[in-house]
Amino acid sequence: MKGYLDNPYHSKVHAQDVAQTCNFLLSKCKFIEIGQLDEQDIACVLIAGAIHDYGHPGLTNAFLINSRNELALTYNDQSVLEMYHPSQCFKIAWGNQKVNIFENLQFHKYRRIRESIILMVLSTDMAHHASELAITNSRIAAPDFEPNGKDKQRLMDLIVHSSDVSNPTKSFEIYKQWTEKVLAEFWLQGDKERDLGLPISYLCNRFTTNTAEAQVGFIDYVVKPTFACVLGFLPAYEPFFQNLDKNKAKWQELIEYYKQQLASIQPK
Ligand code: 8BR
Ligand code: ZN
Repeated sequence: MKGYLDNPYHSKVHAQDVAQTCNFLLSKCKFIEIGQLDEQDIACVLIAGAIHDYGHPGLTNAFLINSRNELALTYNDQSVLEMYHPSQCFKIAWGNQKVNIFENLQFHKYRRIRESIILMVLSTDMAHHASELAITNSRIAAPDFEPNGKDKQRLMDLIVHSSDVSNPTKSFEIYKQWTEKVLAEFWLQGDKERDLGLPISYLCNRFTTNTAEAQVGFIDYVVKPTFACVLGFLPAYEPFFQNLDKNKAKWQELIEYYKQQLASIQPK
């Protein structure tokens, strides 16, 4: 966890939270049984959850691309951060024998594990969210759907991606704290974009973003469709799925409050 920076949101606590949520979906929601995961699969999911934002600079892919950052140049603007996080982790592992958990694996096992972890971290790129979710939904509905066979990796990808956006399925008290953190980070980016004369990214303008409205949209367009898909093979997540409507109703009640807050902080 050392390489996680002290960002408001993308910190080691977020990584631990995602790894813990993955563990919950694996064990309490029985994905281990449903997908017939072996020890290696389980380790891969937990490692992917723990490393999925490793070294996150607290800036989005869009910012890195627009500001012509070194990382965007390295990864040709494609899933810049999601390429960077596992790349850093594997480099660290192979650069230091003491921490290399892969060292004693046979060639083919290592190749399989490395591929699986990289696929899961790449699945956390929100740019691929809608297209991948559509494919996963159609696989779950297909007559030849095999959660413990040819569809297993796709479902493992969804376990990590859904855990990454699972805050709105938790209690409102916890969810609200994560929301404040993610927006604090976005607003620091927006301040940088303003200073650099770059376009201010979606949700990154502290003077115009209504926190409650943003969360209603996030629940409706991202989190609810994601967990509706998860319920298709993990019905035990249902009680948490129900939190989405409860939490959305709470944000709806707060929209007016945030409107007034915004009106009081308008720049002169
Ligand atoms: P990452 O953690 O991989 O960045 O993916 C989660 C993304 O979902 C955030 O970067 C942000 O774009 C969006 N998001 C929003 Br909007 N509200 C969020 C919230 N309350 N918790 C987590 N992510 C949120
Ligand atoms: Zn994340």
